[in-house]
Amino acid sequence: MVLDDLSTSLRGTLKKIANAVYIDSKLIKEIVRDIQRALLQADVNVKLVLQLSKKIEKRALEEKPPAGMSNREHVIKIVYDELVNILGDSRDLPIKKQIIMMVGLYGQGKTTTCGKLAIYFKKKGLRPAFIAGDVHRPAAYEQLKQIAKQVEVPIYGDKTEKNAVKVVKEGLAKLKRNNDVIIVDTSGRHKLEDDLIREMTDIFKTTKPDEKLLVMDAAVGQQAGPQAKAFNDAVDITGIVLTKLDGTAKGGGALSAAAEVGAPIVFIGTGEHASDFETFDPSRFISRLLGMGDIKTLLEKAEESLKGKDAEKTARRLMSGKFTLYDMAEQMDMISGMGPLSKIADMLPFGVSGKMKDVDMNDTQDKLKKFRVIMNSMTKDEMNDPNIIKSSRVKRIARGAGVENRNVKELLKYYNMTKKMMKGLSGNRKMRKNLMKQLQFGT
Ligand SMILES: Nc1nc2c(ncn2[C@@H]2O[C@H](COP(=O)(O)OP(=O)(O)O)[C@@H](O)[C@H]2O)c(=O)[nH]1
Ligand SMILES: [Mg+2]
Repeated sequence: MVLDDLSTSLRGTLKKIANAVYIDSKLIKEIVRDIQRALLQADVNVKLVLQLSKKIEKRALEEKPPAGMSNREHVIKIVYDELVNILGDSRDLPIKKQIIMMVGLYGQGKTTTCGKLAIYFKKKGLRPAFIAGDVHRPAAYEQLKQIAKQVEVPIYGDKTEKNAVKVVKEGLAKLKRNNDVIIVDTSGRHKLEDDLIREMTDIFKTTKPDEKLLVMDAAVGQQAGPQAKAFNDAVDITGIVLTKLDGTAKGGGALSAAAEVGAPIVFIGTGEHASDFETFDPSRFISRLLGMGDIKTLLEKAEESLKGKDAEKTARRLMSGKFTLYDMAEQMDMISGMGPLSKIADMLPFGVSGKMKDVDMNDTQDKLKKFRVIMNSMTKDEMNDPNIIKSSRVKRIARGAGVENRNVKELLKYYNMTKKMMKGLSGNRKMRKNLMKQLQFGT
């Protein structure tokens, strides 16, 4: 986990909320002070910290929790919301044929990130390739070549050529036909100088990259903002990759500063290995930082009744008719953990639950594991609306997950069947009422 210290302090704060007998203004002031201290230690900008803590305090004191939410949950939710807010918007790179150009200063992690991106796109079923556009450092080509070998993608480079534009042009001519995502590594400088800007602009003119990703070391802290702004002004970046978040307790500075520039953070690097790489989603990031899973348990302990409510919430959503692959993934996890879904399944009329057991539920664990891998190769859009997955997408997803086309189709079949079942459930008012009643048991 990155930002361990920040995570530990924030978790401690939320624990205080969960365990408090009363949520009063004294407690709220105390937790706001805790949060301030934790964020400042993680190098988040003072002004930003003050704004955020003021907002948390005001909301926690003035807002009433919505129906069905306890005071504790409400305050935790406010803290969570406001933390997510300072991380700004997120953006996913599209899963399609494209040219991606890496830009940034020396030693920030551009070349390393090329390898990480290659793995990311391969997993999504696309065919990446590299162009070694760093023509100034003699060892740069060798470094990228080694990474290319490791992640098994083709590379074009010319050790003797000193003209970056020429290398990139030739590389595109060679690689474009048989590869989908062309990742162009470039050289950096110690600072953003005119000749670097000129070289980047020249390459853009000839290659027209779809993405210009600024790679920045998270250890630069609050300097990330000005640095990103300078690059954005000079070359109009489309996203930021924040690297080395594993190596600094001060990563909060770069995370919050970068978000202010208007160029979204698209990936974070969390280690030197090619697999230490994640897409950046502010809400997921904060959930993990706060250990929302743990917090839920704490709240359950504090409020015995919550257990029933949890199951109820799940049932409500499952029966609302809107059922995505994300829901199914969650459901699958519950089946593995024998959570509330087994409770639901037990209550289903025999016919339905019998049918569900027949359908691919033999070897459940193995199958669910395979489904999980397949889902990892899907895009957000595909997860939210699996109906868009037609044969070319099936092929791409299967390739990315390293499975057969029929496995992907099997998952889709299982999804459609489950969805139908959920729909049937939501249409049956009497059954729904019964189910709710049983799930509320204990509240
Ligand atoms: N710990 C850690 N090290 C990284 C990460 N990304 C890159 N590095 C290291 O940073 C150093 C510089 O990386 P490099 O890709 O050569 O930077 P470039 O000059 O921008 O191409 C190398 O030693 C990498 O192993 C990361 O996310 N975490
Ligand atoms: Mg490099």
